[in-house]
Amino acid sequence: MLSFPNIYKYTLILTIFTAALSHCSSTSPIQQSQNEEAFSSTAPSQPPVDPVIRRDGQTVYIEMTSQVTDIEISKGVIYNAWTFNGTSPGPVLRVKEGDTIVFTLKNKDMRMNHSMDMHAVHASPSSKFIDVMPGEEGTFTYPASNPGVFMYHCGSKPTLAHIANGMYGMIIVEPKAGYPSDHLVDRSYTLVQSEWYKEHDYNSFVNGEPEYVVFNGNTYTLKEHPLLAKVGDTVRIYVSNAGPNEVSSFHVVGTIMDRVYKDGNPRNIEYGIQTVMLPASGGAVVEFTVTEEGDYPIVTHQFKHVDKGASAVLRVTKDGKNHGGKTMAH
Ligand SMILES: [Cu+2]
Repeated sequence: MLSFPNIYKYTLILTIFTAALSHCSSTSPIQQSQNEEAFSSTAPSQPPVDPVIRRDGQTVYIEMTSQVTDIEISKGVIYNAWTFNGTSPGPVLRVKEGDTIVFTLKNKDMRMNHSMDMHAVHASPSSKFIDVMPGEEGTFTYPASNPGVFMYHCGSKPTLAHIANGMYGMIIVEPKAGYPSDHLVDRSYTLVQSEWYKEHDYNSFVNGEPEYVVFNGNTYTLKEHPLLAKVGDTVRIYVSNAGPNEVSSFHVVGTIMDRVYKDGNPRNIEYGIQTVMLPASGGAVVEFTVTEEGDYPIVTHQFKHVDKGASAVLRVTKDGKNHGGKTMAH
């Protein structure tokens, strides 16, 4: 049986829970129906804009936009994407462990709310990851106290639609003392895996299969313009899986990963890895050496996703330059 103090405690918890719920669902029914209409319609494409990033000591000011921009996700296939700054993935952000981030989101989408959920920080979601209304801006401050490779994404409801429509990216929090292998690394690249579904089709996001699975937003750029390395180089890739629904079995054909830092934390080091499991939103720093000339496909080893686009090429040459010719992609 509940004693009086216990009843009091549970009532208090329920009250707090109810208050939190009402805070979360502050969207009016009118806003809701406007949103529903906006979810399935296309909007005029807004040109990409560069993020504004300024450092003052250990404080980093980051200003980004939420906006709608047409993106070519596969050759000749245009997606009316919801984006950060007009690209999908959004810009790669880099800060240092111990920095304070002062983040401003300018919502240029006049149809609906957007927001920013930074996986890289400790912050109260109900006050720091909140919706910014159409045409307005919001500024949020949080510490970047953990090193790693993190996802950021729009967290507005339904979050699935905001991620599936293109609102995600990578933020790297560089470790204060660097990685123990920094001195070995010759080149580094960033890769974000993600999925594209039937355009603006919420049912497809929930129940369907992705039409495309891609690295850095589309099916073709990293096949036509391969990543480059020189014979003997140690290559580092900062990799993140934005999902929203699928995992990534990240693999580089023709090599073994000498080191993997899970989620990019220098303390999470593993050696001799063939394939890295990245859950939806997971990240890693992977490092490997390339010993022979040739084209090395970079894939997720879930090969149905390779056939939907998730393949990039690392071209290894004697001098590290691209001398042309068609790439051997998977
Ligand atoms: Cu959004």
